[in-house]
Amino acid sequence: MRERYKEGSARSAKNILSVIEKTKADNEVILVFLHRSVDGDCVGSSSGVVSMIRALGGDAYVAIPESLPENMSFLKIDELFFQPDSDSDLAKEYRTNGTIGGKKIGAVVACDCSEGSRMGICGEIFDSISSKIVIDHHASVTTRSDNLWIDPDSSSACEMVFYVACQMAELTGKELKDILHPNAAKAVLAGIVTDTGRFTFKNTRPETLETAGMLIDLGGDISEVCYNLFDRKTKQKFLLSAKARSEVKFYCDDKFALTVVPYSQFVEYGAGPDGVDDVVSAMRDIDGVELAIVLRQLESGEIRGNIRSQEYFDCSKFAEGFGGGGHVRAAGFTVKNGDVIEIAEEVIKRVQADI
Ligand SMILES: [Mn+2]
Repeated sequence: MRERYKEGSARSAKNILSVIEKTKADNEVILVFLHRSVDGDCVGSSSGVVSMIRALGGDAYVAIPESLPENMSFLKIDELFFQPDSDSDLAKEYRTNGTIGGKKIGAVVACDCSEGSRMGICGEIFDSISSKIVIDHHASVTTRSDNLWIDPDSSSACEMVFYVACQMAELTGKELKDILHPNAAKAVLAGIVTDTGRFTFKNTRPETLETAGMLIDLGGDISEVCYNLFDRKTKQKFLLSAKARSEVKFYCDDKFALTVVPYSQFVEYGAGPDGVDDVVSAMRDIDGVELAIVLRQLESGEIRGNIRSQEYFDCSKFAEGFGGGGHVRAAGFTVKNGDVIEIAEEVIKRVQADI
C-alpha cells in the first residue's frame, strides 16, 4: 500500500470496527450517508462501506435522499439502501418509531461528502448523531470530528474506501475477498471509473490503476461498469443530449461554453433528469474551451449547474458562489426555485469577471 494512504485508512478502519462493536453490543444500526444528486463515487463508496460492515457482522444501511438512478441498477445493491421518504417498510417504520429494523441509529459515516447540508433530506439525521466518521476527497470541510479522513489528492472516495477495506482485512485477520464481496468490489470500481472519467482525468495516478486492478480481481467487471455508466443510453437521452449540444453558446472569446436545458425540454424529449449528463465534459473538450457549464431545470423547479474546466479555472470556487462545491476541475451547484434564464445571465456575468 502506498505510504500516503496508510495512516488515514488505518484510522478509518479502526473507527469503523469500533462502531461495529459498539452498535452490535447496543443493538443499534449504522447509517452511511452520501451526497444528494448521487453519482457513481458516492454510491460506490457508501455501498462499499455498508457491505463491509455487514460482512463483519454489523448492521448498516446507506441513507439516500433520492432514488438510485436507473443506470446504476446493474450494480444490484438496492437492498443496501434506506430512503427515509419512500414507501418502503423500513422508511414507514422510521417515520413512525424512529427505528430501522427495530434498531436505533448508533453511529453515522459519510462518504464522498462531509456535511449534512450536502445530503438533502438525510442531512438532518446525519446532523443529529454525534458519533461521525468521514471518508472524503473534497477539500472544503467544516465538520468537526476526530474521525475524519480527507484526502483531496485521492481520485475518488471509492479509492479511499478500498484502502479502508485492506486495513480492515489486516486488523481482523480476514481475507480481503471476505470483506469486499464481488458486488461491493463492482460498486467501488464504479466510483473510481466515474470520478476519473474512465481513468482519463488528471486525478488518475498509478495507484488508482493498481486499485482498479485489484477490484477487478475481487469480481468487479470493468466493461460492465463502463458500458452501464458511460456508453449505454436511451433513445430519448441520446436525442436530448444532441439538442443540448446544438444549443451551446460561446462567450469570452470562445473560452466559455454554456448550454441551458429548461424542464420543458426534458418533457418534450421524454428523458429523465440525467438526460444531459454526458454533455458538460464533451463541451469542456472542445478546442479552446477552458470552462463548460450546463444549467438544467429540474421538475422541482430547482436549477442545477454542472461545471468543468480544462486547465486553470477554479470550478469549486465558482460553484461556492452559488452555494455549491466540488473539485477544482469539476464542481456543481443547485439553486432552489430560480428562473433558469436569469441564473444563466448571472452565471455569464460572473464568468466574464472571473475567467
Ligand atoms: Mn467523488
